[in-house]
Amino acid sequence: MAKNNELIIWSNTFSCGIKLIDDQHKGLVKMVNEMFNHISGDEKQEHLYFNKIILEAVDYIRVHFVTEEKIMRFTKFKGYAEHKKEHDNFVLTVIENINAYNTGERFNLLNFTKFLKNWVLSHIAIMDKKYFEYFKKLASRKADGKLSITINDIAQCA
Ligand code: FEA
Repeated sequence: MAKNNELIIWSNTFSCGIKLIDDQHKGLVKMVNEMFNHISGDEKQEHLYFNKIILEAVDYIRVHFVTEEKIMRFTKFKGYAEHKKEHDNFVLTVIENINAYNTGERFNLLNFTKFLKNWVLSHIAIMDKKYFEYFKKLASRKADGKLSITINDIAQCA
């Protein structure tokens, strides 16, 4: 099975220009690629690996979603509710999958990794892209053309 391959290669087209978000998206790409590199074709071994990393992975994803959602509220982005719904549905789907695997459904790391990859790439390309464009518009109204949002800014958002 392929080793040290990258299922996703980071591209600047994924970048929204806010370092905090770009770093988190890079972290998601790294996570998918790490899963990809643990595909062995041995169901038991793959499931053990999956059980070891999946809760931390879900936590990482949740932190990322909360960060984006706070920034969307902070910047009064109109697509917030629709975007949040997509985040919530994704987390529910992942949790349902974990439960199904733990109660006997056959586990296949390649299928799970592909599902994750496809979701992340299409979500960034379609949903996240909408706020990227909005942020660019906000940045263009600033004297320095930059929209810098930090952890401290969003910490004030509920
Ligand atoms: Fe709206 Fe961001 O969430 N990236 N992902 N996945």
